[in-house]
Amino acid sequence: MKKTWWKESVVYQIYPRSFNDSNNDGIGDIQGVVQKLDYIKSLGIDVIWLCPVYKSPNDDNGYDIADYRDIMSEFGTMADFDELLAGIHKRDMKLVMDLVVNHSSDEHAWFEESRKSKDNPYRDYYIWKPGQNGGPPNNWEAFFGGSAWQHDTATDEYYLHLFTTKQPDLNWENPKVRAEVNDIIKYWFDKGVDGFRMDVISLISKREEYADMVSPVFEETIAKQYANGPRIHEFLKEMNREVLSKFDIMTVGEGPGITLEHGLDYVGEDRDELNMVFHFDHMFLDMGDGGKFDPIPYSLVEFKDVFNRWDEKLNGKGWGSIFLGNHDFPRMVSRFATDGKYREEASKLLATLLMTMRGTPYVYQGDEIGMSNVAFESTEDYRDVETLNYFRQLEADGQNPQDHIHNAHQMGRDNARTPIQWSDDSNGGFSDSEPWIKVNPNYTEINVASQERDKRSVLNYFRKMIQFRKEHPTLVYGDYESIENDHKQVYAYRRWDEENEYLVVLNFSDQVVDFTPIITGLELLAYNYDDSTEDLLMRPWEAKVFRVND
Ligand code: ISL
Ligand code: CA
Repeated sequence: MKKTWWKESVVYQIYPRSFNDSNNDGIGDIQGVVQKLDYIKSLGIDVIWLCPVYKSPNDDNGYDIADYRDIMSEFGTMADFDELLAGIHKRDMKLVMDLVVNHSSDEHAWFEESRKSKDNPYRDYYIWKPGQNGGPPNNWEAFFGGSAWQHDTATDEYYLHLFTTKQPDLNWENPKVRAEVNDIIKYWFDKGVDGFRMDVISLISKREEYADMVSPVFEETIAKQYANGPRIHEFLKEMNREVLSKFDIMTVGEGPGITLEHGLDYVGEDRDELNMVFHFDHMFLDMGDGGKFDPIPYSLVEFKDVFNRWDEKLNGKGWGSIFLGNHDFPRMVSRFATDGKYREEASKLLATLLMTMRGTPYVYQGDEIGMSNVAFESTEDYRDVETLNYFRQLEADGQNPQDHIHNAHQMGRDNARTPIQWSDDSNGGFSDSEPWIKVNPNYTEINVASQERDKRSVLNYFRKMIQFRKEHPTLVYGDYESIENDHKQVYAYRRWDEENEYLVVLNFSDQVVDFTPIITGLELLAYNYDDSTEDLLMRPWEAKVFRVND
């Protein structure tokens, strides 16, 4: 595979609202990030992915953009942004922005024009349809509940919004919209930005027949009717040709519905589309037919299968991204491991996984200190529009949302959005004022300051493993093969090239497991307990990385 910087990078994702508040108004901001650049650099990070900081009324925390060339006033100014970018480059890191162009805010000037009249020049920037039989044009549902169509009185038509009513979908069939998007991308590249994470890029090409959804399972509707539309690859190739290919940047497309079947179409090295995608095969394992708030158990074997199948599919043809959490999902340690007695060991085990797989690792803010899910007592404490819509829906169905709060505890997006726990000062050192969302009460126990002082902390283990990946390039480019696939507690895999071979063994359980693979000549290089031995009697949540000598 071609060698390039973004394959060798470790990415750190920042959700600015929850990262660090510099002016004590309770909301994280750009200067807050500037203040922590040395911290991020100290982790060994190469690339920062910054979630949206553009002007936005914040119906969906910045994923509803009102001006793609301006900064959200709560976060600061364009001068703050320029300072941030310069500070990142000065430290020899790169900055990737979020590109949210499946939809804009309904407060974007384009939409304000578009809704005025049927012959407005911006009408076709969005997707408008007349109603049917006194209702919406079809039965499509929005990701966050309710109809995906909103009636607008000015012209007595409906507009499509796959997310909230304040996130109207852009009409990519219109070449003017595509040209606008290319101009936006170019604007940020000209400023020196190093790439884009592309929000729900899998959804931009619509199936023009707008046929009714047929499956009661939303995930199927996404895959068959919303995602991977007929012109998606034409649109991405055009974007690549017009702008992306002219800069030394990285791209990672996000998308529900990007399954194994479609992955390579987006990232194949011969495709000239995107560098990487975030697929959700492992992120949807614990979701039942009712979706996110209908969680179901899953097994380690299924989890391993996802990674195995994707690695095999991309092998030699395209590059993967390795992530276990982001701002849309629960905390990785609570979800894929355990946040009980073995929380620290488990966090370190997941760090070992992230840094030893093939593909670019993405670290979500706070995971480097082992932050865990939060269980707010009251529905009032929740802020995320998806979770609030869920509560509203329950109420509309005659139920008491409080009786279902455990689903928000387990699956809600706010789990990942509580403020970063910098210290055991009030509000976790995030802000002197009351934060926009409550701090996880465990901040007195889990915080950056105390972990800085402890050389055995999760934080220092993350640093060590990031360094470890860089010292062993075989872990970046080498082959991957999982062994003993049917083992229910242990995830073990080999990474190798002509010169080196490694074996990674991860005990995903609370039990001691006697794991005896057929491999000999093992030399222990890294491990997550304070001391360790070459044997494979794996303690709970123990992780070991060996060199295999022949
Ligand atoms: O969390 C999800 C559904 O329960 C995901 O499917 C998520 O909605 C999907 O991955 C899209 O996420 C992205 O686009 C959304 C935004 O709310 C998310 O924060 C963003 O990451 C709409 O812009
Ligand atoms: Ca602030």
